[in-house]
Amino acid sequence: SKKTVILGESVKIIGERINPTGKKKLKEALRNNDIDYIISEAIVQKETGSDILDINLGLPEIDEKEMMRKVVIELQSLIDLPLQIDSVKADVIEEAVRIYNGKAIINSVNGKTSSMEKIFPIAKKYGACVIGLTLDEEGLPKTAEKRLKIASKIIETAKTYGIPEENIIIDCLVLTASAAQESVMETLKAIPMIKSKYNVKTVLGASNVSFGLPNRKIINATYLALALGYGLDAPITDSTSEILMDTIRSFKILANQDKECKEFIEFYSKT
Ligand code: THG
Repeated sequence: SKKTVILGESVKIIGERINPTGKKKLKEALRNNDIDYIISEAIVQKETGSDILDINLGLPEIDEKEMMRKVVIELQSLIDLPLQIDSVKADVIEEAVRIYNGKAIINSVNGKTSSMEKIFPIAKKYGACVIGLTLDEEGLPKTAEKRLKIASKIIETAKTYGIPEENIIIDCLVLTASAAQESVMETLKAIPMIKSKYNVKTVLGASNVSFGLPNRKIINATYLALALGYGLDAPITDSTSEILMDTIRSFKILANQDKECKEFIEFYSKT
């Protein structure tokens, strides 16, 4: 009932705010066992339009597995949104998907044999969806073609574990425009290449593109609009950011997803 994965006919927003990277307050909350703060971040993301919540509690000085267990239990009893379990540790991921009542999304596996051997058995056992990052033993690919190749390897290997294509979500990996300008459009070009070959959805951590530059918001919004145009299904982003949500709401009109502009008119008539 409540939590089958809902990537579907229209853009889904994966809320990124429960992730301690660069977030002093969340780091404090994690150190102090302050679950209420984490819940408040979940609520604000739901209220601002997140469809799925990414949960990353990785901080070296805490017991990540125990914290993940507590947070998943609390969140699923209070908030009716699917969870995306984000950890570099397979045992943390397994604990989370094991106690989760529904179809979780695992963030993530990649094209390295060692990663697939660790993560695919967990995804299979618990029937979870899994995000496949298009990188492998050779590192981050430069071209769209190489991204497709790694995506194919991930999807085909998943099948050997009995994981269907529909449970795979591909992340073509955003590089920063400041450090890898020639790669920015390659990430986007890979999206339709992969989606035309496989029945998979795609995600991107869209705000990565602007690291190291001024006026990040306009870069992020422009990139997000482009990515959606290339067929991105689910941006991992901050739904409390007005410009990003304005961009997504506009896109949904232009792409005939928000039928008769109903949601748009309702939202902007409130003020
Ligand atoms: N792909 C997948 N998962 C991911 C990413 C991805 N998970 C992590 C990340 N990228 C997406 N999540 C974030 C979380 C926070 C920030 C960016 C992406 C961020 N933090 C600010 C900082 O670091 O300066 C702090 C902002 C704030 O205080 O609000 O930007 O690509 N599969």
